[in-house]
Amino acid sequence: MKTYFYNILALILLHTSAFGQAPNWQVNESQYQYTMSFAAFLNVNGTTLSSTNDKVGAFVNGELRGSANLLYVSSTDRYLAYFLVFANTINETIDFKIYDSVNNQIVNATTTINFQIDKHYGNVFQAFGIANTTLSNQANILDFSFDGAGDVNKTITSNKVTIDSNVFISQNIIDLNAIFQLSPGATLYDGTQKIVSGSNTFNFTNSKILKVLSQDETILKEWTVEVVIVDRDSDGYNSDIDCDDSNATINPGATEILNNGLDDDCNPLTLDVLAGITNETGTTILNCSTTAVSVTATGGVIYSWYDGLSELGTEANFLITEPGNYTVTVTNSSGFSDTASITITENTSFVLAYTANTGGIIIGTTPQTVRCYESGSSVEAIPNTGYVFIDWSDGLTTNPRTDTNIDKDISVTANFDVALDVSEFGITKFKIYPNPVDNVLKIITVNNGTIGGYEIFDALGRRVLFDLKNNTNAIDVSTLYNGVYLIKIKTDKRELTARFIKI
Ligand SMILES: [Ca+2]
Ligand SMILES: [Ca+2]
Ligand SMILES: [Ca+2]
Repeated sequence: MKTYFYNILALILLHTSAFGQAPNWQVNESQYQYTMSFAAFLNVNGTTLSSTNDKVGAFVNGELRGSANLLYVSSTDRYLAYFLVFANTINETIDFKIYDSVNNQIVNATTTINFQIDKHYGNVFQAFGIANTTLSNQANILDFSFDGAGDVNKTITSNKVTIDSNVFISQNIIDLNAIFQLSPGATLYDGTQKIVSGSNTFNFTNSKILKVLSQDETILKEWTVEVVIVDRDSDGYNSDIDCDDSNATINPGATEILNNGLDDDCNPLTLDVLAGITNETGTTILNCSTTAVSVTATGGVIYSWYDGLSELGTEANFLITEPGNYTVTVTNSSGFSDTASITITENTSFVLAYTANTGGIIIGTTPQTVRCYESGSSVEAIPNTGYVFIDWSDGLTTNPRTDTNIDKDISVTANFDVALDVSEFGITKFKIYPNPVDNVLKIITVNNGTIGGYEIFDALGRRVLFDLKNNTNAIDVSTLYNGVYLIKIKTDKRELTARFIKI
């Protein structure tokens, strides 16, 4: 049974990897007179180990000759094993085992080296690699570009990368984020600073010397990376200002050609599409007769109308029925967009203004604002004492007046005239006006006065005009001579008198 157990153990140890406890690798140093030393990193299946529980053992023909655990090296932020290898004979072949504590396994490294007295391998930057699968010794830059630079022209030789500048690079040349691809497992350094692809800032005003360290850290190779300005398409504009240095028809001196999908003049502000708006209605003002404005967007194939809040339409033609600012985004078949705008105003509200001439006031709201075909509210022209309302300046005599069915502004003035009160027991029964009078003397009845006729006498008491039957309110006095006259207005019971002047 015991023999069987040892046979199984031997079988396990012969395999490339074995599971078990952390090995107790102790060398009897006093048996050996020579040493060599290592600063080594450990790599299992492509992963560099990083636990201080991991350890390496050096063996000659299965005999342990040196061992160490990994130590953290803060100066380079990595884990290395520092150890001596002991021997009495030079050129013995040393091989290695790695204890991987995370997976709790011992693996045989493919790394071997011949013993040399007092020889040292490895330092904190370029350590000696001990791995179970052979690591790459290539230290090349395979590809190199800059974040946001697009598809740049570049030449990569054995130790130099030359990149044609373009507009993006020239604008950002002091702060470029390099994106690169290296040999498998290799690392890029700027001095001793490790550089991560896509997460760096470089100033490429001058060419830069960078270093590539191979995966096995045996090769540290210098590379020159430089950005150059050229005129590859020979259009007279160098790559740092030529937005397309592979097309001679495109450069900052070219004229923008619409709808060809190209930024011909290298100026994003002069768009490949030019939006326009045709106004078929011919006016930008809505009123009572023009209740809609028809417009059509031009310049592209896709349309989007906005009023600043939401999309209102996606056809080229658009019917505007409300005042406001309207913008259309026009996109051409190349995907370029431009916008055009039109402002529509409204003149569908009107002002009703009422004013009074000397001799009266206006009662009611003035001015009033009404919309198309609406009505205003009632206003009344009220004469002051000694005056009488004559008419409105537009000829209307309706008082109070209410303007209806409005389709234009109205501004009118109430006219008044001096009137003579004709009273009975202190109560005005009639007003006669104008006074003085030229042609027609008018009589207004108030307070239920009733005209039963009149007589007009001159200064000598002679009756010059009369009508004792008609209930008249307008007397033609044009035939009278100038002078002072007496009028007697008859009521149902008595007659009232007043003096007026004929001029
Ligand atoms: Ca050019
Ligand atoms: Ca060009
Ligand atoms: Ca164009």
